[in-house]
Amino acid sequence: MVTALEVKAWANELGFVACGIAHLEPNRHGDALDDWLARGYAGTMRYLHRQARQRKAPGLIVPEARVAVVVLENYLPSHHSVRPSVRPSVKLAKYAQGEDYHRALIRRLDQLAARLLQGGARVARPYADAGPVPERELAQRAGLGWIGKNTMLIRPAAGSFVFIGSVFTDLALAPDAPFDLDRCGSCTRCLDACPTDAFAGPRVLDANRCLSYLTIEWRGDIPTEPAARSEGWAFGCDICNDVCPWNQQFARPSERPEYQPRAIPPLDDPGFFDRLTEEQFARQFGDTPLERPGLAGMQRNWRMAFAAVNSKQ
Ligand code: B12
Ligand code: SF4
Ligand code: SF4
Repeated sequence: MVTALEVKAWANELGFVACGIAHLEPNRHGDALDDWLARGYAGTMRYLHRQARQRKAPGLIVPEARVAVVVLENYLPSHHSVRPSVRPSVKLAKYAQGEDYHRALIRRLDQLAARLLQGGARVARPYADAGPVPERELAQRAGLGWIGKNTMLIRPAAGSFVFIGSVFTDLALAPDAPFDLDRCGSCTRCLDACPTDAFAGPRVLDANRCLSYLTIEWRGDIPTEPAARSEGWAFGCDICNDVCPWNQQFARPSERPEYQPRAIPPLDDPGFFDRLTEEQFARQFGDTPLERPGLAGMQRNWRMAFAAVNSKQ
């Protein structure tokens, strides 16, 4: 019979930075999700409303599963400092510069799932940022870290530049003890640093005001007020992660090739996306996260980012 210890050793061999086992009982913070949705903080992300029942009761996601094997994947590109840049410049979120992480992560989660099946599992279903999985909640229950005031899952001695993946399985693996400490203490750096005041309070993010949402998920024109405060972010935003002392002290670059920069647009060329055709965009950025907003979205974001930077110079 496969043990939790063996599964963690396999995850380690596959290059994940940490692995834990989460039970699938109802979410202790289900009310926080209901409240968040009722306040409209999900914006246009309607799928979060549709998936709420399963997020609150993760046992419904894969009914045959007994536990979720949860892993963390370090994605910090090697050339990156986690300190915020002092000079105004156009920027892309660190995760956006490598391969699309959904694909990169699912490839190795598939390998982990295959080993669980070889070990006797009848069910081993991988998830990476797709499907109704409350990933941060499961990572916290698997003992991998705490949920910081910036809403990120933070691992002591590693920080929060980590993706979360999971494999739901029917193997009877012993669940880990949840990480019940709040290591934020009296710090409020992330809340204070957010340029658009997107935090309604600690651990409560109003996505409608968040640059990550506005540049990736939002389809219309970006509202004037957050656009003016966007500080040059043209895809995603890392500020509330960059300022976190746990990242400044512990985050280390990932050695995985898939997260090293591959298709960075020239950050000093305001007309770059306006000159690209759909075909050129697909060829250069089709397998990167920039594909989500697409060419029209990146043209919009690029204009906003250059306008914000120019207004500061
Ligand atoms: C929707 C979404 C977004 C939205 C909304 C973000 C948000 N904070 O809710 C937007 C587009 C803004 C976004 C942005 C980003 N995202 Co995002 N996103 C998601 C997604 C798909 C769902 C998150 C969700 O359910 N939100 C709803 C809120 C209410 O849920 P929650 O934040 O998980 O909160 C739960 C817990 O906090 C818990 N809870 C509440 N109070 C308390 C109190 C305590 C003490 C505890 C223990 C728990 C707890 O209850 C809540 C409900 O279950 C997840 C993937 C997934 N399937 O989970 C990725 C995910 C959260 N994103 C991720 C990333 C990397 C980012 C960005 C850093 C990308 C970027 N650089 O631009 C930013 C970070 C912005 C931020 N500070 O959150 C990673 C985070 C990894 C990590 N270490 O935490 C995830 C997990 C994807 C992945 N597979 O790795 N994202
Ligand atoms: S990602 Fe940026 S805009 Fe969004 S909450 Fe964090 S600091 Fe604010
Ligand atoms: S910046 Fe401070 S408050 Fe915010 S998540 Fe990090 S430790 Fe917690």
